[in-house]
Amino acid sequence: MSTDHYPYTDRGEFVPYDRQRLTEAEMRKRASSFYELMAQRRSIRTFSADPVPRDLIETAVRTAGTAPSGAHQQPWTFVLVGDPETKRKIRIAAEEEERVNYVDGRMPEDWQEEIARLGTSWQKPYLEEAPWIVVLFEQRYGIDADGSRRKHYYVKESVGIAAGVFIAAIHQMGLATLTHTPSPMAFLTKLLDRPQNERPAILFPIGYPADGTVVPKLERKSLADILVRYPPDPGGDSRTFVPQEFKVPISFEGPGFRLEPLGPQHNERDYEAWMSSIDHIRSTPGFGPHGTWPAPMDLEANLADLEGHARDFESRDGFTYSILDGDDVIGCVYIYPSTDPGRDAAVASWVRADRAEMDGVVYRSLSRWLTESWPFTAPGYAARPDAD
Ligand code: IYR
Repeated sequence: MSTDHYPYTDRGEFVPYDRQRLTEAEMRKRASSFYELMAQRRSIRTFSADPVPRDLIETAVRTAGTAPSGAHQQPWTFVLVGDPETKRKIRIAAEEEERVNYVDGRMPEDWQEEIARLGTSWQKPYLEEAPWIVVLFEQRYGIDADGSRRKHYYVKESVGIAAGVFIAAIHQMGLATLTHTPSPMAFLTKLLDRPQNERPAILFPIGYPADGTVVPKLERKSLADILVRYPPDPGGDSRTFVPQEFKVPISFEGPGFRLEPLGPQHNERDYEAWMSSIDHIRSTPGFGPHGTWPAPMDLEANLADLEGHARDFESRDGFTYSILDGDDVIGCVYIYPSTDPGRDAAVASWVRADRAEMDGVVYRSLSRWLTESWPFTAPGYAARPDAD
């Protein structure tokens, strides 16, 4: 523990900070379910006029206020607007500016082209339709009690982080919003009567999506596109685990079994299959007796694992298939990059204890499949003692 020397607790007041540690299974479950929740977030531009209790928005602001900030100066002000008259004024002023952007060409053509697929225009009816508007202002500098200026540090970063927390809070409670930046947005300072040290940063219309709301069909970048590992993994860049042009099989028929990409739809069946076969799997080649899996966990944690495998499949980082007989899950096969430089894939499979006779069948059938139908020349797949 470094707290013997650091921080210099004689320079300020300090209190203990304790957080309970979670098990890795619980952490994985929470990580995955938060990801799944946030992956459903979308910016919307059509809001229902249905009322939303004010306290919900206020709690979201309170949550946003937990964001870290430069020198803990919390350089943000949230203005909550719900009255139709002010919303109307905001709409009129915003549309005036946006008309110049879109119609009079203040927004250059390449910019207009870049946002065309979002379906926006100078018209901003949502500024009146949404029950609430929150305008987030950044405090460019602070004003002390005696009226003197106080420099603020990392204002844009701090306000950006608070905005992110706010958006997550709104989404989490089942509401929707839009990060709207009418441009220029200085009119908001005047209209909302804010002091000179504040500058509007982001405007959030908030409410329920209107019936029939549509959103642009967008793809988010995959993990491989937004994450680089340094130093790079010994197995090479996972983006090239299989060549871009390789068409990954989404089914396979073997003697007495078939494969389907493993996903959340298999959760109950997969969970039952392995939970009833822990000792058997631990003695299956490729699964050490001392590994972290299989070990008892709950159904929800299993779902998180399955979602992780489904994401890997989607991003081509690794391919996990459920092994089925009819609709019964009888096992699982994992095809992932190998850390062994002599191998171009690491493959492992198990079958449930009461279908143990299928282990060799699966092994032989998939071994052939992996070299015949996959771009692998030397997949590592622990040999079965009884297999030829
Ligand atoms: N401020 C304009 C234009 C606009 C700009 C970007 I970058 C977007 O992602 C979307 C819109 C408007 O609000 O319409």
